[in-house]
Amino acid sequence: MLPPAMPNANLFAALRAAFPEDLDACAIECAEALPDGSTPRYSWRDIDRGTAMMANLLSSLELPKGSRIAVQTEKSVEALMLYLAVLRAGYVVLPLNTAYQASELEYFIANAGPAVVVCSGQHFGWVSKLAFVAGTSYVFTLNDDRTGSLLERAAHCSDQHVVAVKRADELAAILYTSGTTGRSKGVMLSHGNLLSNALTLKSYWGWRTPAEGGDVLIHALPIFHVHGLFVACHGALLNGSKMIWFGKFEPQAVIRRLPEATVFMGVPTLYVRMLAEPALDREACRPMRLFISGSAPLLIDTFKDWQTRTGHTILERYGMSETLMLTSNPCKPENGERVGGTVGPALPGVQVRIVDDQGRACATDEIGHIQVKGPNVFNGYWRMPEKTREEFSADGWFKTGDVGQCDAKNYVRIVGRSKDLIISGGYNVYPAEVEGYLNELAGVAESAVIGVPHPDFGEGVVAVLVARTGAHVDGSAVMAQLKGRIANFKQPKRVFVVAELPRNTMGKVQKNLLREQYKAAFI
Ligand code: MCA
Ligand code: AMP
Repeated sequence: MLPPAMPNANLFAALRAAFPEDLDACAIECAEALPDGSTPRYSWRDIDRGTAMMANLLSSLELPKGSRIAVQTEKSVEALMLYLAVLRAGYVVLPLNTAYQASELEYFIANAGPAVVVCSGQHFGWVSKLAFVAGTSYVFTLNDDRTGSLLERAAHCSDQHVVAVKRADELAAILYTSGTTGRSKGVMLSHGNLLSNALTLKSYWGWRTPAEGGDVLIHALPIFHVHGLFVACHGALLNGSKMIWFGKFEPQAVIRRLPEATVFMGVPTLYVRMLAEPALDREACRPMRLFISGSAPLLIDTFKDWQTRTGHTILERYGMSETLMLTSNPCKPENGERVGGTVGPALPGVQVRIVDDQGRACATDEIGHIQVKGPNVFNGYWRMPEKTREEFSADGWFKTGDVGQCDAKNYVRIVGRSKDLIISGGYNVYPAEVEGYLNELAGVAESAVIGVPHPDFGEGVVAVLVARTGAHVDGSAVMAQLKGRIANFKQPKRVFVVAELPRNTMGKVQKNLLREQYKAAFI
């Protein structure tokens, strides 16, 4: 028995406690077939046993307290179980986008110093080489067809495991997010951050437990970012809800499964792609209760088209890696209506304020900087106390870098960003990072990377380059050279070579002029 003053705040303990009584009920049903033709189903018991075995494997390695476990694997239920097992064993998970290339991964591994790295078998050669150089003790493989050394080793471990005891302020996960300048920063999220946000969303979005008729979530997002891993998986797990699991988002396949589901979460690109399918209609969406959008602005046209085609009003919400979910349009009518073009009011327990350049509170509808506070706000950037200090106001509010306004009903509208960030298909691209790669290419004197409207990805990455004197720079050759060097979603989809970049009197590149000039690059 734990002393009452020290309850176990391990997030896994809360998720496990929410599993339904019938452990043999289906927890996750895979939508796609494995290479052997089977479409696996996982019961709650399978999740409990699988996470126990993986947690026992991790515990058997006798890793130092607080060890980081870095994971770069294709999406699979086993990869989700690995995430849960890391929590269960009391270590810190470091999920990595599968699109990251060697130079990007090298930085994350050197910076976070993980004791264990798990990667897909096809990348074992180069990943293990750079991990061992950085001091990692173990490198396991995990593939999306239920193979790999992690599962082979875990198969020999007991399926009984006592959840590690954690305080709410202890670290559960590190998510890397790029910076406006310099290299990526590791966002440190605690068990308390993750659980408080998940509990808030459970209540605000009215998740229905199996006893209340149950919800079924279609899970079609990647599981290395906040949206797919925390918002979606925690939502379903904390509610004992079944998930229909897609390894990859395919609009037609998702639409076919909507009649069996009640909740769907997506970035705006997913909604745009489903709207392009004639099969999307009211009948396909009939049993659905809730469509949620986030991670990037949902265009008002998409919001309206969805309403017309399906009869459902998308609920748009707003969050960040550093803060998890901050605001949400209402789910229940008693909390108000869902207003397109807004991200709704602050979630219960979260404080949001809009301030001017001097830090003074803005009036209703006045545009300013969005700052936030709450139990969901992160502990700081991994080993970067200076950067952490810079991102908080003197009175302890986190500066989101987003620009917005708040109306009389406290609904927040995001109107722009003060940070130089592009969001493409829900993934963040920091221009400074891409410019760094471009400027290293032979013949390139300087570059400016901007985001302009893109019909599919919301914003598309465009590079504007100046060639060195006497050098000839070819746009398609530049694109080819970047392939394999940086993640595909960061690569410019169009490159323009110009004589000079527009600058203001201070010598700063005027990206607003470039955005205006190239605004039709994708339309
Ligand atoms: C793929 N490509 C992209 C993107 N994804 N390019 C720009 N932006 C992207 N997001 C590239 C591919 O590499 C390929 O390039 C070409 O575009 C076409 O690929 P396609 O097959 O269409 O892509 P896909 O595999 O279908 O992926 C599109 C996608 C995916 C399903 C929209 O990007 C996705 O799952 N996005 C979700 C991101 C997400 O979960 N964000 C949440 C962050 P080539 O032809 O050159 O090879 S969490 C967050 O922001 C917070 C805190 C929050 O609020 O939620
Ligand atoms: P990330 O760094 O991946 O955590 O991305 C966080 C950023 O995504 C926020 O600071 C916003 O700029 C953006 N974002 C998230 N949700 C929304 C939304 N619903 N509307 C507009 N921007 C959003």
